Amino acid sequence: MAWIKETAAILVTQTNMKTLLVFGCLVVHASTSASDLKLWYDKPATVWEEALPVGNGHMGAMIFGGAPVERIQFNEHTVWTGQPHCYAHLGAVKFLPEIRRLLFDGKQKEAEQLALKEFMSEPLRQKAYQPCGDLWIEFPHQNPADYKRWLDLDTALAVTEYKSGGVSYRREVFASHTDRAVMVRLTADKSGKLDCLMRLSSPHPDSKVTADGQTLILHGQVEPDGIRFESRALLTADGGTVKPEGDALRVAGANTLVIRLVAATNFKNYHDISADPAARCAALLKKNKSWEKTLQAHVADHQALFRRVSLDLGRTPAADKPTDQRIKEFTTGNDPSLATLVFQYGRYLLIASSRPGGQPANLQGIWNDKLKPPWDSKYTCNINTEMNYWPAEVTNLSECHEPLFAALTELAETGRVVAKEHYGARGWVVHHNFDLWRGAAPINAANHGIWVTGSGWMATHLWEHYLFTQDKEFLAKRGYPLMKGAAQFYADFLYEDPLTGWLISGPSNSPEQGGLVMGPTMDHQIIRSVFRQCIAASRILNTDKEFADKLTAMLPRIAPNQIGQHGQLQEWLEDKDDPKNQHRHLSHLWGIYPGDDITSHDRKFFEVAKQSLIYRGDAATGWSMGWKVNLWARFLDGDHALLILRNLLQPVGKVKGRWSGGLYPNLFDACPPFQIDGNFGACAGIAEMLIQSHLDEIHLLPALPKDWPTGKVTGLRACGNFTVDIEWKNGKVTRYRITSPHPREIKVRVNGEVKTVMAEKSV
Ligand code: FUC
Repeated sequence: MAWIKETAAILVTQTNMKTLLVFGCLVVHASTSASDLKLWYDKPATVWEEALPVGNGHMGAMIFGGAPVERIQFNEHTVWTGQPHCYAHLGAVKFLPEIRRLLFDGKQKEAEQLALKEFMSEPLRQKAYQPCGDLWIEFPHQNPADYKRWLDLDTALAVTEYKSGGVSYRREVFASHTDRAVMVRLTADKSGKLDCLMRLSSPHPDSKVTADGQTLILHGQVEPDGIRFESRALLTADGGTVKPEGDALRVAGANTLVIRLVAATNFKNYHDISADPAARCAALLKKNKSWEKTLQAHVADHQALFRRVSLDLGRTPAADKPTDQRIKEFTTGNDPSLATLVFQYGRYLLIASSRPGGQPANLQGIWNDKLKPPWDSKYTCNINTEMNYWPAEVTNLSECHEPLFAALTELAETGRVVAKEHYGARGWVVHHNFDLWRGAAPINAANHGIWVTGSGWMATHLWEHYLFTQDKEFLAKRGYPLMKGAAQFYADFLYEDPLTGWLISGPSNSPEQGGLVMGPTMDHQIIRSVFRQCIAASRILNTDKEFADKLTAMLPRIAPNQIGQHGQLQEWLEDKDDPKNQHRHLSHLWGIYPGDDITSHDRKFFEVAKQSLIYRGDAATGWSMGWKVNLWARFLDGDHALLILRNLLQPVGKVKGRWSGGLYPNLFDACPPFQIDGNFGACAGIAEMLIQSHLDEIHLLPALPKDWPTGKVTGLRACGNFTVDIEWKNGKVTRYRITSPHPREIKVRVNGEVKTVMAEKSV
């Protein structure tokens, strides 16, 4: 397959190690290789945020790598508090006109009070994602020497190695998607040297463990009438003995020990919890293949996704240091391959936490050790859930988007009841959170819970999936019906502003500030996008012309983006923004990214939106910085995007006196506390710096920072079902390749020029 050479660029013959003087700064360029795709440490984890995550979309596990005690804390994706429940507040619609009237009369507090009393979800709060259990392994190993543990992103294998009493011990852990199991293998370099005590436990008080032959069994229950779960650890020893000792298993004198850990619950779907966890675990354990076979299938399954994209931003000696050390030095040092690692870690985490058949990645992905996790470790969809899926298409993990689409199908059912009962509207609506039970009504408090564009924002992901894959069948059967339902709600809900005559959204809020209002800018940007996408889809599918015409007629009546007194993009209908407001939410910039309501084609609004981002500052919570990286990339400012990335890729703490997010030693993003969205935001942001395709052209290196002058990326995806590889030197594209299963002409913006090229047929 041929690459297209860019002769405009300064071509430098590549050698393995090269020193280049670029933009006045000395960059040692060497290539990042697969062996660099590791997080590694020279000591065990002492806290959860130092442990290493593995996951298969159904189970997640955190490996502490301790000696003499190993802890593997694990989750099952459907262990939640609560039970099937309809959260809609029946008849709430009666109060909608009065809430609106109070808001138009400037009586915000009264409107919020009335809404809190009469308009909210029943109950007011949603349920929480829960831990499942812990596998403990106690060894008689004191004073371990030559200790090392790592997580290899390329094989999705976590390894711990050390020496004790003249014996070298090795522990390997992976989460197999093909076998729905967490696999552990213990080996030693001398035979008969494996002695340990294996236990299972659970933080849920109503749980019980028994040892049965070679198996440990954990039965648990989150709440009466709620989720029941079971977990089993099956031990297979080579040599030695395995014997029950109370509720534990004692292993003595083994050469090798393999543990197959499975877990299951009674959850079938959001309205049915009649499954049998014990039968499910027994069925899972029947897949008892050898370690080697299970590992082989796992690596093949993982690499089929993970290896689709490679990235090389250069490598410096800093890459040889332990990962926790690299985070401490990233802001001040020169370690471009930590950015590569964070990019690939984002992809790794999405593969581990979001696979077809499983729940979508929640606020903590699939990893949670707390009975009361921050924000319930559920789904906050006024930014966080969507951010989790920003890397899905562009970083070539389209399949990982699927659990979100499955959830949307269910939310369209519960959200239809909410649309009717709260708003007297057709279609479906989701507010700013949902949970395992698909709660869609407004929760927590009126001032931020009543926000109507969760459904709209998430529906744009269906269109995005179509844009990247061109999968017309998906659009016809799954995407469009959901998009149409989302649009139908807004078509009924939009309200004519008596002052301006515009159609406005309300009651709603600009997440999560300013309280309950009529007409927040973000809502209008999202609703416009939903309408435009529906109109385009109906044209492609040749259906629903009448509905599309109705939306087309409504579009120009929706309140437009407005420029305010500080040269800012107004966040609200009224010009009341405070330029000193550095709130974490960047809601009115939705139209820049992830939306395309405002693009560089509209210079005036593009600049005004940029001014609003400047006002918000550079420090923020982890996810907010993740968003800012993407926004600065959309503003085509790679240096500013990297500046934000530098703020994000440092130990959690303060930036210029302001509390700011960062990274924990295991590279988990800190909001703080741990929230996985920032990992995905950073990953998507790095991709957005390298490729953009939202303007009917593929823009190569749209926001390349000066400090990444030389590099190579393969396998990124672009709208139109294209796959793109790019090589660059001295900040210029030197070669690129665009492939597609259906080759056609495409416009490419490269080194400042726009060219029309023919994509090659992908193999
Ligand atoms: C939103 C954010 C918070 C946090 C929470 C889970 O409400 O404003 O910072 O990320 O989601």
